[in-house]
Amino acid sequence: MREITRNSERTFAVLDAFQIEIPSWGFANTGTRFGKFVQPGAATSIAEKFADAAEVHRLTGATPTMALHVLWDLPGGIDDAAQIEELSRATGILPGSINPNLFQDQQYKFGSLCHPSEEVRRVATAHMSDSVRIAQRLRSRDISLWLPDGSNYPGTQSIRRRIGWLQEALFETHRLMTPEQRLLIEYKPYEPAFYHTDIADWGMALLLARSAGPQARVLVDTGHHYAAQNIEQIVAWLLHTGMLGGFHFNDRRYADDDLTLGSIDPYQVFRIFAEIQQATPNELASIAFMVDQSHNLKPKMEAMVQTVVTAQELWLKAALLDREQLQLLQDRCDLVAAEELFREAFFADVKQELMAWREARRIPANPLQELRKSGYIERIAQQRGNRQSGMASYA
Ligand code: PSV
Ligand code: MN
Repeated sequence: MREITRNSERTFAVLDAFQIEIPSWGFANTGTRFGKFVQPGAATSIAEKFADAAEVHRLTGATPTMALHVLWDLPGGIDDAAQIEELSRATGILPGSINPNLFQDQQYKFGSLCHPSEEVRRVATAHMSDSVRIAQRLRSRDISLWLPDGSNYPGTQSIRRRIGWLQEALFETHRLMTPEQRLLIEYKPYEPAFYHTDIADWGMALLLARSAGPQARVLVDTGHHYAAQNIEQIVAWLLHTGMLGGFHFNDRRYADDDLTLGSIDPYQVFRIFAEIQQATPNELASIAFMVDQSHNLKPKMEAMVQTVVTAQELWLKAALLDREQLQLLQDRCDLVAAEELFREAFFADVKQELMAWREARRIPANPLQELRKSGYIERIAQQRGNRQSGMASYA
């Protein structure tokens, strides 16, 4: 690697600018459809989620915001906003993206925004409007929509009519937004629906974003693709067309596994990061970096710190890539030299640079080790453990 790429001023600037949002649901008890293993330290209230997020930010210096899921974190709707504001003031963690919940209510059994019943669609659209208002009140830029709608058997629903209903609902939602707000549209090929999903891939999300209005963008959840899909190519297209709104980062081996970022395929994360880093500063500012993981087996605090540190490492590696040289080699079609340069950046050891940055920013040199030493995990396990037996809800 050439000396210029290891310049500490540059690596400090890269790391200072890298922020990633963590999800409130990453601190709560969660499971699979086969069951849930309760952790004594899991957060059982919104106050505990804010406290955990603040601890992750203290350790990593990269997570100033926390994504909120409306039903789990503001069950009372906008009436709960004051409490969120108070917790935000107390912990220094800002409310992040607002996630409507269209998947838990019994009336959504056959769909929400795409339900054949106009009445159900109206209820779901009203929840979207509430989410827009909550985001306005909390000064949160992004409404991040994941739609679980779909069907399990061919012929049981009209795919085509549902497209129209969805377009109407998203247009209606977009109309209520102020100019500072954005609507991020997430896609997923299957689960919970197993035959067709109403927003199954980035093409559908893109077309829906276009018809919703100018402030709608696509959200890429890295776990929401078929195994062979080239995600960085999707990222390149969305960036090129100005339609990339943000990411839900996680890793997967088989399906939407919610595994720790980079635990299965760190090279893929690097490739995605390398693609993103071709964005202009303006474009970069408009990409929301978010984690979407809720760990079933790993301790939640440790998993979150591990994720953020991995993201920082891979982001820095991608930033160390000598782009000028790479372009030269690409233009010359010197395949081996281009690939070697790319791989060299991925395999570079950036631990020293990260430690130097942490020291300069008064962040613990080894955030994970510090978390283990700090006593935080034992403290929350003791304080929260007794309350866990009565836990029934997902988050
Ligand atoms: C759906 O699988 C998803 O990725 C959506 O982003 C939800 O909001 C989140 O997971 C809930 O865990
Ligand atoms: Mn997601």
